Amino acid sequence: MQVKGRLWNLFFLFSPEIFRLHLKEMSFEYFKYKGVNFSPGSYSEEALSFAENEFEVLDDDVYIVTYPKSGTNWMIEILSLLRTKGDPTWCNSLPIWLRSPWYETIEGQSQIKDVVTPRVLTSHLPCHIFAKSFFTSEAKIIYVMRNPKDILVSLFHFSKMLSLYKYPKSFAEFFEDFLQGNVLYNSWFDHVKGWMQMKQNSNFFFITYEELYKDLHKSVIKICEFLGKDLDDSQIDLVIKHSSFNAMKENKMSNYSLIPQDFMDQTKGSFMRKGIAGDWKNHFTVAQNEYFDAVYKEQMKELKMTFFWEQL
Ligand code: PPS
Repeated sequence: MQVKGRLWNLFFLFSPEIFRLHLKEMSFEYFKYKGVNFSPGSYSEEALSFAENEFEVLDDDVYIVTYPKSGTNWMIEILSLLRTKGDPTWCNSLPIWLRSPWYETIEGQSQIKDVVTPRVLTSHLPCHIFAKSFFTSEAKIIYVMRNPKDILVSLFHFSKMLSLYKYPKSFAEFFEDFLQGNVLYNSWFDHVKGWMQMKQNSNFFFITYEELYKDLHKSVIKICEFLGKDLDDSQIDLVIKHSSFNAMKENKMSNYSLIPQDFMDQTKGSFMRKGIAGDWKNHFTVAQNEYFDAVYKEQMKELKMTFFWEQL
C-alpha cells in the first residue's frame, strides 16, 4: 500500500510540470544558474539556490555525483542492494528515483523527506555549485565517470526521449554542442576537472563506468571498503546479479517505464539502451574521433591524470 501511495505521489509530482510545459512540443531555452545550463522543466533558480546554499547535508549522507549518462542509475542500484545486503525486494518495489532522488531538482526536493536514512542522494551538479554544507560535513561522495565519447552517444539518444533536453537536430550538431558544453549541466570537461579537485579527500571516491563494466565484483568490493560495508561473498554475488544490465532492464522500478511518456518517451528509445563500453565506435566518423581527441587533449592537459578509457 505504501508503495502504491508513493507511485501516485510520483505521478502527482510530475503532472503539473507536464501540463504546464510540454517541453518536447514547445521550443525552450536553457536558463543559466551561475553559468550552468538548466532546463525549466525540473529546475528553477529557487530550487538550485536552495540546493547550493540552504540544503542541509547530514554526516551520514552518501551522494552519487555524476555528469549525466555516466552510470548514475547503475550506482544507485548497487548502493540500494548494498543497503539490503543483496536482497532485491527494495529495488523491486520502490522506483529508483525515490530511493535516491536528485537533490537539486524540484521533484527531488519534494521526494527527499521520504528517503530512508542513512540517505543516498544523487546529483549531476558541478562542484562549484554543490551544497555548501557538504564541504564542512563528514558525508561521502561517490563520483562516477565514463568515457565522454560514450556519454556523448548515450546523451544523444537520451535527448530525443527526455523532455528536459533540447531535441538534437542531428548527430553532427549534437557532437559540437557536447564538445562546447552547450547542453544541460554544461561541459563534461569542466565537470570532471571541477570534481577532481576533491580526489585526495578521504570522503571522496571516484570510479569509472568502464571499471564497473570490466570487473563489477572488484568494483563492488572497493565501494564497500569506501563505505565501510561488510558483506560476505554470497551477498556480494547477489548485489552483482541484481544490478546487472539485464536485471535492471527487466525491473520496472529501475528501467523508468513508470515515468509518464510526456516526460520520458521510451517509444523513441530505451533508458536501459545498450549498457556497453565503446559504443562510440558505432557512431563516430574517423574525422569526428580525431577532432574529439584533439579537444580532449587540450581540455584535459592541466589535470595530469590518465583515465581508464584512455588505455582501452
Ligand atoms: S542519467 O539519465 O544521467 O541518470 O543516466 P545514467 O544512469 O547516468 O546513465 C545511463 C547509461 O548507463 C547505462 N546503464 C548500465 N550499463 C551497464 N550496466 C547497468 N546495470 C546499467 N544501468 C544503466 C544505460 O544503459 C545508459 O547507457 P547507454 O550507453 O545509453 O546504454
